[in-house]
Amino acid sequence: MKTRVAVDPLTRIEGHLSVEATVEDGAVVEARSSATLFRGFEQILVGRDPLDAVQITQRFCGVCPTAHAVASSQCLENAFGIMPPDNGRIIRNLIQGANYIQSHILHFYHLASLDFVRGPDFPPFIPRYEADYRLPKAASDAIVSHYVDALHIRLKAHEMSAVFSGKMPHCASVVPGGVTVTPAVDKVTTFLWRLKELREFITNVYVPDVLTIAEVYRDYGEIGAGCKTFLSYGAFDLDNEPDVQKRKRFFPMARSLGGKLATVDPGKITEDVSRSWYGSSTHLAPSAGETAQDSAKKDAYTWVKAPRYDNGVYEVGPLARATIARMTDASSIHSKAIDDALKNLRLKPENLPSVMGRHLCRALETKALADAMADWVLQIKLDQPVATAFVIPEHGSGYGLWDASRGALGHWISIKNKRIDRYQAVVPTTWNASPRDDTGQAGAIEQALVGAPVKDPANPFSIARIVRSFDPCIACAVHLLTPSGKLLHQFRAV
Ligand code: NFE
Ligand code: MG
Repeated sequence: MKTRVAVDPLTRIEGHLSVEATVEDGAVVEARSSATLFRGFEQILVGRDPLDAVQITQRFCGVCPTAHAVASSQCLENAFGIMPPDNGRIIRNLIQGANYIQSHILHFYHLASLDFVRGPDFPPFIPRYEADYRLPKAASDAIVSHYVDALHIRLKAHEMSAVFSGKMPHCASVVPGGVTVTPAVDKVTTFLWRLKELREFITNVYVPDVLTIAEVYRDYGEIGAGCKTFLSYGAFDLDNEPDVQKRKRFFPMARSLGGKLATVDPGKITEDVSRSWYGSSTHLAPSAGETAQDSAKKDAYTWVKAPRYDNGVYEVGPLARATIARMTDASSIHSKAIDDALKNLRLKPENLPSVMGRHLCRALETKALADAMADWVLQIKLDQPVATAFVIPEHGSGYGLWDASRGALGHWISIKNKRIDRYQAVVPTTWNASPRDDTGQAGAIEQALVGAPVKDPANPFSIARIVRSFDPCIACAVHLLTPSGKLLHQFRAV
């Protein structure tokens, strides 16, 4: 017998997502993810000064504004024909790195860990699904106490970003050409001191907690695989090569398709809208993208568009980056850490595309990144410039490709008469939470839900576990807003 299960709203993510699944013989056979929040930034940008894009796109989201600041700055740099000097590049990496750490710790402790750990019986820990909480009480209580510690740690990570970005969230110092902050010894030491504390937390608390959960939920190494095709634009520039496809990045730019490494050609990216609430043409390249809302569109079921690479569905995020890192350099410390963790958990590389694989990759990349940042901060040269001068061209176009903490983030701009003529963003959660495309292919999360075990339709906790393992952010994914502030839907979360 077929049963329809709705998880609406799916809480403990950023934004408003609902999931509808058809369950047959105790497992999901078909699923749809629907973003129910409508916003409007891409239109807001049209007609403005190109430099406004760096500030306005950061307001997509308070969780990952640094990624929008960097992607937007790189998009403008591409249009202006400039690159930042070493200091600008390094300081941006530090601002972004601190935000990755903040975001990953937020995701594990404050959003996802309660899928596996029974919290106390008072809000915000209830209401909850009655799931199969398996951890012994002492281990469970320890992780709940780290929930509180993680709040303090995230504050320190925000402070680290703010040392160089002026404030968090929404950095002030990131601009096309580099940064506006003057490096000084006190800033470097303030940053390093906090980074030391963060690295201790990551090594001694975060990674061990993920491993503790992974050990008792090893079956979630077999659940939620998804499309198994991965895309990463890469992040954290290690040189100033103008061609982003040739630039060396700490996380490399690549795809994994059919188990093989492949290059990324930005010309092959399109966004389908046949099942999304947009009246604009479907299958447009982002450089020609449109954003015209049509909430009455027949057969549409979400505000998220469906980005595709060469018509293919791709998962983005920590699992994509880790898969590509292992394929690019199997002997790196990061790749070896992933292999060691899999071995200790008696799991195989084939288990990485899964709920537990996503949590593991997220935690281990946090450690790899935090360790690397300790070297990067010492590469700042106090007497060297932080930015390159530029002139805004009369006409031009550009793009910035950069992995945010949740995955591949692209910004595209066209400039006419020194003003923004078109601005389009294709963000990580748009990839992961995309609906069916023009050819009927389901999105990455929708595919990952197929096969999810659901014994009790009143407690579909495996659905929530799968969706949360992607760390979706609907505010980023839709980035649209009715200018009139019209009420479109009203929700009551229980
Ligand atoms: Ni709102 Fe974001 C990240 C971006 S997600 S959190 O990371 O861009 O789609
Ligand atoms: Mg967009």
